[in-house]
Amino acid sequence: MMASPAERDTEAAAILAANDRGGFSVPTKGLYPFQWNWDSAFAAMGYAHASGERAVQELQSLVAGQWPNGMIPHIIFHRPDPGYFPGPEVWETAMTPPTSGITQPPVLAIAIAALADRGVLAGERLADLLEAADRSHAFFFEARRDPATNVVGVVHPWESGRDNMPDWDDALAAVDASKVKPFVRRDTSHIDAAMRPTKEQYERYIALVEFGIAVGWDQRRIMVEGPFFVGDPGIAAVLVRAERELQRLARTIGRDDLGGNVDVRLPALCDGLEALWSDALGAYTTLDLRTGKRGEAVSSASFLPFAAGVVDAAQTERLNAHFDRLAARCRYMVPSYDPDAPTFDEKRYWRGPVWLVVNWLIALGLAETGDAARAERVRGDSRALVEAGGFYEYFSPLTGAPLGGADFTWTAAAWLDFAR
Ligand code: 9WN
Repeated sequence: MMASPAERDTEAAAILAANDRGGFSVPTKGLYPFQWNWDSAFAAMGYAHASGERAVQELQSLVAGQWPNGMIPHIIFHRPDPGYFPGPEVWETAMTPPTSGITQPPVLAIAIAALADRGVLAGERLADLLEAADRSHAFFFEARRDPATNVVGVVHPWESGRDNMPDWDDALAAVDASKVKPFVRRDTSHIDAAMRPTKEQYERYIALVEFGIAVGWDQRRIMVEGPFFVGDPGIAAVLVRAERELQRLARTIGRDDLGGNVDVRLPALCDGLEALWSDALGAYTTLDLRTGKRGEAVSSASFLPFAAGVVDAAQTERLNAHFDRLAARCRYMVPSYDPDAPTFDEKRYWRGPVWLVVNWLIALGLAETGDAARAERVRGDSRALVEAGGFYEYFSPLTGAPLGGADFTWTAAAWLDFAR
C-alpha cells in the first residue's frame, strides 16, 4: 500500500524504537534477535535522527563485543534467545559477551564519521570509538588480507553480509560438510524457504563454523588454513572508505596517533581492491584466494568501490555500462546480482533482491564521483520501494515486491538518512 513520505517517517521512527533492546538494536523482531555488526552501524545513522545519544550508544554497544585481537564480531549475543540458529552454544567462542567467531563489513568508521559530522559525537567518546575502529581495521589487515596480493577476503560467506550471493557458490561447494551433525534451522520457520539460502548452503556455513572451533578461533589460522577464503570487493571497498574516514577524523581532532597506521595500510588495501578488478568482466568481482577463480558476473558489490574513491575513468566507463544495462532490465536498482546471469533469482536473498543499505553506499559513491544522475536513480528507486512496500528486509528488483523480514531496522535507517 502506497504511504505518504510523512507516514513512512513516523513508521521508520517507530520501527527503530521497537527494535531497540536498550542501548543496542536487533535487525528485526523474531528472525534476528541479537545485535548484528553492520546493521548496527547503519542503525546508528538512523537513530541520530531522533537522538544523538541513542545513536552513540548503538556504536558503543557494538564495540563492547570487540575481541582482544581487534575483531568486531558479526553477532553479539547480549541476551539468550532460542529464536535464531546458530546461537552462542554453536559458535563456542568463549567470549564475554558471547559472540560469533567471524566479522562483517566495517561500516563502523563510516557511522562514526556521520555522527561526528552531525555534531552528536565528540571528545573522549569519539576518540574511544576511533580507537576501536583502528583496532578493527588492523585486524582486517592482519587476519583477512592475503599477503601475496593484498586482497581482503572473507573466511565465511556470512562475513560479506551478502550471504548466498552466487559468487560464493563454487568456493562453498568445495567445503566438506559430510561431518556436520544434524541441526534445526530457525530462519525458515520465520520466512518462506524460497527467499532464503538452501539446506546445502547452510550445512557448509556450519562446517565453516566447526573449522573455526577446531582451531580455537585462531583468526590467522582460519585465513591461512581454512576451507574458504575469497576476496570480496564489498568488504574491501568498505574498508578503504572506513580507513579514509578514520584518518580524516583522527586528524580533525588532533589525534594523528589513532589514524597513524592508516598511512601504512591504505596503499596496500587500495592495491588489493584493484586486484579485484576483472578486465574480462569490466567490473570488480570476487577472487577465490585458494583457486584463483574470479566471479563471472556483476553484483551490487561491483559498484561499492565508487565509495572507496579508487575507480579511474576507464573503469568508470565500463561500470557505467553495466549499471545502465541493469537499469534497463530492472525497474528497481540495484539488484544484488546480475539479472542476466543464470544464477539470478529475483526473490532469493542475495541472488537478486535489492537491499537498501547497499544502495545507500552505492549512491554515496556515485554522488561523490559527480554522477548525480545515477546516484539519483538509486536513491529514487530506494524511496519508491519503501513508499510502496514498507520497511522490508529486501525487495524484488523486477516488481518491487517486499521480501524477507518486515519492520527492518536498517531499512528504516536507510529511509531516514538516505532514501526519503
Ligand atoms: C547471518 C542481519 C543479517 C545481515 C546480513 C544478512 C543476514 C544472517 C542470517 O541478516 O545474515 O549473518 O542469518 O541470514 O545477510 O547481511 O547483517 O540483518
